[in-house]
Formats: sequence, C-alpha cells, structure tokens
Amino acid sequence: MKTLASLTLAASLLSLPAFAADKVSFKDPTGDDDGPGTYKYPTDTVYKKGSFDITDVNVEKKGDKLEFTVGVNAALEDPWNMKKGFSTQMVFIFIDTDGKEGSGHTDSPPGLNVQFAPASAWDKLVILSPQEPARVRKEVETKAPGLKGDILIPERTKGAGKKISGAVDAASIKGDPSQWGFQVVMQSNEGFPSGNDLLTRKVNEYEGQHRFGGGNDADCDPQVIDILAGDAKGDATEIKAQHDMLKYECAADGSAKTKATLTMVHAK
Ligand SMILES: [Ca+2]
Ligand SMILES: [Ca+2]
Ligand SMILES: [Ca+2]
Repeated sequence: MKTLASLTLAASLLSLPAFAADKVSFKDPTGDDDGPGTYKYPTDTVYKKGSFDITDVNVEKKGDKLEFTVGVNAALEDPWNMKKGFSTQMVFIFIDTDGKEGSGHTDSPPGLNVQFAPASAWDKLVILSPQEPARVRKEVETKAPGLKGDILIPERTKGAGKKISGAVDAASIKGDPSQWGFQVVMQSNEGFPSGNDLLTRKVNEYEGQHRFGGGNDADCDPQVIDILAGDAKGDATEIKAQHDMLKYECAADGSAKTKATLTMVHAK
C-alpha cells in the first residue's frame, strides 16, 4: 500500500514542467563520415575506416562535473603517441543553452568553415582534443580570441575502446542539459595546422596522405566529417539531413558563396 507521503511526492514530481535529467543521449547513423556526402578519408593507414564516424553522444552530470562522451565506429588507437588513448580525432561540442534566436555565436572556430543558423546560435563549446590542454588553449587565444570566453577545454580528455570523453565543471555551463540544443562536429587533430586553422585538418579536392578529399582546396567547403542531424536517434534519414545541412557553394575565387549552416539537435 502506498503511503500518503509517497503519493504526494509523486504528484509534485509530475507537476514539474521540466524535470531535470542527469543524462542526455543522442545517436548518429553509421556510414555518414563523408561530410556533405562526397568526402574521403586521407590515404595514410592511421585514418582507420570508421574512426571519424560518430555513433552516439552522451552528456552526463557526475557530481560537480559534466561529462561528454562521443562514440566512433572503430576502436581508437594512438599512432602519434599523444598519450590520451587516441590521436587522429578532434571533436567540437557546440551547446545552445538558452534557445533564443540570435543569442550566442553564429560563427565557428577557424578551420571548420561552417556557420550556425541564428536560431541555433551557440553559447558554449567543449573541445575534445588529444593535444595537451595548454596547446589547445593557446590556439584558441591566438586564433579565436572573440570566442575564447565561451570555449571550454577539459583538463583530461581520453580515448578508450570506441569512446572519446572529457569532463568540465558543471558550474561553467548554466541550465539543464535536457533542455539544451547540441551540435557535435567530428574533425581530425592536426598538429601542424595550415594558416589560421584551429588544429583542424584540411579537406581538399583530392585526398592525400594527411588531407581529406572530396571538397575544395580553398576554405569555402565545410571542413567537417560527421555531425548530428534530424532527431539524432540514429535513423538512416539523418544521413540526408546531414548532407543537406552541409551543402555549400564556392565562388570562382575560392571564397564561400553559400556557407554550410548548422542547426542544433534536441533531446526528445
Ligand atoms: Ca555517423
Ligand atoms: Ca578546403
Ligand atoms: Ca551524422
């Protein structure tokens, strides 16, 4: 028999408009690690098939930390001896905490060559990189000074099995994760980035030993390999949604005529 106290507690929980969740999860289909549909991996064997293919994303509150875990479709390796359990991947987790049109950033760190729709302007960005946090921080300070106040770099990022994870202080991002918008962008860790690129690997017209192919030699193409799209439940229809979102057009001089424009996904 239920006690009056437990019935009252149940009723009060039900009446809460938005019940804070400690965990938010998304899924992404496999086989869409081709950006807008045309991208090819670099030819060197360290860029293992499936290793840039996002399969799932989990955001979990653990005590005073917020932990981000991104799954890929291949066992992680550390061919460049970065000592973090992975080497070739780099993940950008964009978060829209307020859901307000035009509130936040619509531009991205240099090297991704994407922008965000005003309704999906991001407020915080968590970078999961196999580089030392000090190196990532220095890159952010010199190459994205206007964004640095909203970029968070975990003190420890690690790869194990097929999962890349890192945690930040929960207090550094305000609100309830179940109500936030997310966009997770897979790139490749480039220790010798070109020009002003923030540790990102270039996508060119033709793939090379350390260059993705299927894009453009200039910076009008979105230099991203996999993103979340649609309802982010891993449905095959999300592949087309991703390819549509990453559509771009280059002008004759290599500047962006139409830049790929990202939107957020939401937990449902
Ligand atoms: Ca995927
Ligand atoms: Ca390019
Ligand atoms: Ca995807």
